[in-house]
Amino acid sequence: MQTLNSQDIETFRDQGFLIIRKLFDADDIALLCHAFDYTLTLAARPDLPEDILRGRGDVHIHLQAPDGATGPAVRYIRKVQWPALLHPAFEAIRTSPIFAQLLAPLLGTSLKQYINQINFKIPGGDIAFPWHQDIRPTPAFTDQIDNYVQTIIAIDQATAANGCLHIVPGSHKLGNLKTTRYATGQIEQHVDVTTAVPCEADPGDVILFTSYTVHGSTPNTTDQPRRSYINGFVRAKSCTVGKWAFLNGQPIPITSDRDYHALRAKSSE
Ligand SMILES: O=C(O)CCC(=O)C(=O)O
Repeated sequence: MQTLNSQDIETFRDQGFLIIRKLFDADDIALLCHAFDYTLTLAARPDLPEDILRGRGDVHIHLQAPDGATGPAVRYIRKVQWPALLHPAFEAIRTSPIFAQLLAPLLGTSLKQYINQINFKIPGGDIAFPWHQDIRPTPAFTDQIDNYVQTIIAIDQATAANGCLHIVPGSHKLGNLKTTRYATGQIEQHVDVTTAVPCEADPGDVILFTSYTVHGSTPNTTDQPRRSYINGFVRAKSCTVGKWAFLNGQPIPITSDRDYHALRAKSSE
């Protein structure tokens, strides 16, 4: 199993990001694809509770209709938060020993998780993520630059044409830019975004970056979807919020104050 070596850690600290190739294999990605399909059928259900559509709780199925769109809303699904509460494949990858082993040199072996999310860029959805940082709330997070790692697993091949993630190398060194997330033009007042690099990736590759790293992406202009699976991990002792992922290297099953059993996949689904 892969772990980060000293060169990886130096690159991560210096550039604010790192791409690990082939961290997850084709079997893992096939299971995740199945779980993405399940989530799409769920999102198409006409009886979805308003709390789920509005994100009043852990699970948020976020549908986005572009201006003037007439197609079914599910075509424009943008993201689902805490999908690990909906499908066992998302739970298995979130708490995979592959993540525990990879991240131990950066974060230790007791980790919490602040974000668990799947993103969809379905053709025609016009879904973009304008330049932003993933600043975590303080004082719940302490010293987040050293203790937080955002991870994005590529499910489909990610290319410039299908709206792959772009990152501005070194931008994390500017700290918290105190901009409004996704607000047009704000990040550009602090950062030369023309120096951004495309993070093209194959299925199973994982992009790691800090919460201060400036990143964003443009719409998918191809006729194939681009999907990704995001998990943000934090050293447990530097965070008072979130859900547990690993305690002393052992996976901790996900819990919620809410009851999602009616939406959860049976293992056969
Ligand atoms: O993968 C992408 O296109 C960007 C995702 C992102 O930055 C976000 O979900 O906030």
